[in-house]
Amino acid sequence: MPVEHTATTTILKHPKGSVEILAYGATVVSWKFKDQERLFVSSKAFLDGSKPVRGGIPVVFPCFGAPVHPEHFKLAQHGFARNEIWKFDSIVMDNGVGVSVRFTLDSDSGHIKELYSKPFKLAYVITLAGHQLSTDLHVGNTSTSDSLEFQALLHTYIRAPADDVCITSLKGLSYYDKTESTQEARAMPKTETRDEILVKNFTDSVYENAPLDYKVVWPSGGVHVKTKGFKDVVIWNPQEEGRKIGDMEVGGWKKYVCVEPGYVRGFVSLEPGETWIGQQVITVLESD
Ligand code: TA6
Repeated sequence: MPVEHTATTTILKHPKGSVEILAYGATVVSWKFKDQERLFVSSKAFLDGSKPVRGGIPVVFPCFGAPVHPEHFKLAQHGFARNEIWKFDSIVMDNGVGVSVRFTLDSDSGHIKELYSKPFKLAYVITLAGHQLSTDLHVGNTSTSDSLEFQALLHTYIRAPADDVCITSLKGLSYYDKTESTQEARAMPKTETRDEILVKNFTDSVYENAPLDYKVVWPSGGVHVKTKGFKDVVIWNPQEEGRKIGDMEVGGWKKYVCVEPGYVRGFVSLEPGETWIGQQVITVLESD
């Protein structure tokens, strides 16, 4: 069966690979291609729905980082989408090209109403096709009168030897360096001067108005990340700072780089009845 589904887990299978998705957060926790795992999940991650997963692809919505918008003040860092139970909605595609499923989450789900008053509907479509994983987030404003302001991001942990990773092409972009020690310095835009971004040192950079197309390569492999709708991208690796993260395995920071397409500088503003789509397509590079 190309789609195996239980109350907690959905597995997509295709001749060259597989994907595992938890109902909790609709978090993709595994993507295998040619029997090799392509995402990183910490061995100390909680996979029982008690805490957002440290790894895979957590969905960030409706705020990125600590909330700054008045409508988000009751929310935790990175919002609630990554720690609510999503509904398995349907199998969208199941053929020789690929296999695809849709999950949904809306303002009536779980505990959302206690924290957040705006009506919305999220649909998340996950597609496995050959050497490609696509994740599409659809945000619908179901209000008939009010606009919906939100941020969204896919917090993708790409399995890679962090000290040998090189990311392109971000040169010339404005970015905000969250490793700076003061609030003033973190709020001050810098201009990227490097042709290739390395993450050998603690890196937490928010690039705005990015090119929607990134190569993440290392000596034995790499991936191509293409996006739509997500105008910004965050590059994160904590290096030794990772020791302060309770659910990060020791040395885990050497095994991944987060390349996170998002709309996180400013807010998407959706009129009543409108839908916004953010898409990420990750392709294993041919040499791998
Ligand atoms: O996206 C990068 C980031 O916002 C970092 O600042 C970092 O702390 C990280 O996400 C992890 O956040 P989390 O809430 O999952 O511990």
